[in-house]
Amino acid sequence: MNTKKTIGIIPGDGIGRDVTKAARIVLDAIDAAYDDLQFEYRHMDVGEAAVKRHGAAFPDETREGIAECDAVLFGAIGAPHDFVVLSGIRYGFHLYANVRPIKALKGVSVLQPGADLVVIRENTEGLYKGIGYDDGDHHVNLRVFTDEGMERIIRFSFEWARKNGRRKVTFTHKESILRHTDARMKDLFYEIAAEYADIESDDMEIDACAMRVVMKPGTLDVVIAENANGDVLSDVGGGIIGGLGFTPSANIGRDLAMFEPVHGSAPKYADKDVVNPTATLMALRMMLEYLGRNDIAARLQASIESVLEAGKVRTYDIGGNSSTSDFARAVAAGLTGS
Ligand code: GGG
Repeated sequence: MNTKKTIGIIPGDGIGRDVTKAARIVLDAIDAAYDDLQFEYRHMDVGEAAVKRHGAAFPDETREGIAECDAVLFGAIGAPHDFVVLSGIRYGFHLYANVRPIKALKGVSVLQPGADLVVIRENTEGLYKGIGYDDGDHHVNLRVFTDEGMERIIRFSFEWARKNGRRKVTFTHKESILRHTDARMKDLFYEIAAEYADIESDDMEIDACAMRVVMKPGTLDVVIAENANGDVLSDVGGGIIGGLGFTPSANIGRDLAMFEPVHGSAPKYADKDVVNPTATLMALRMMLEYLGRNDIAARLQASIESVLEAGKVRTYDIGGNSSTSDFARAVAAGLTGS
């Protein structure tokens, strides 16, 4: 078995630098603690740093570097480079499924203590495809679906539900209004759902689903959402579990996956070592699962949860004054027993 994994590290802008530094503390601790897993890091620039060094926000050097990695950890990106960077990675590497767990953790003050659902956001089509035009006083962005892309995300969601012991997949849409895209996608959803008789399936309009996330998250399990809707719905989800400090994500394609916190670059907190790295550390946990190391992933998740529950090391967003790196060191110590 190949025990060496090449991990791409892309800090990006703002607090992306802080949270990827925290992730390195944990990755280094894993590398030191496990003889059968070694990490080789490949650091790459996007955003402001890339503009300074290479003259482009998503340079060829980064694109080529990503292609050589087993998995990539990404921090955050903000305006004005967000579209070019996120589409360069997600669309450029066909990372079509964006898996965003919404789970309330003990030790965190949350609106919905029982919340445990997963938004699966279609990541390469829909309204964020970036296709549009300006014509006089008409300004248009198109919501684009292909049969291939729709089928791919629906099948991925059922397979993911099955593999992860989930019981239900809910398809979200606005078919009453978006007849070309959402009505077609809903029909396809039920055609494919018939092949997964072991998993319950239902559908909801996206606005009703957003309210459901807030009021009765326990009735939801795996939720499929169009690209833009999924972006919004996962932030709504973050709102019920203590904020975006707790929302990791995995962008998964056929040959590569990229892991990141759902949050953006929050420039006012950048380089202060104060932000909550939990979402990034849970994204690392998802990366370990992707790399086939469920054993280490489970230990990492347990360590994150026990540091939060113990409450001694807390970042400012959850009422403490510990630093980003203090939190990462506490998680690393819990993980390796040091
Ligand atoms: N870490 C993710 C990040 O930086 N997100 C900022 C952003 O612009 N998100 C929009 C999106 O995920 O499509």
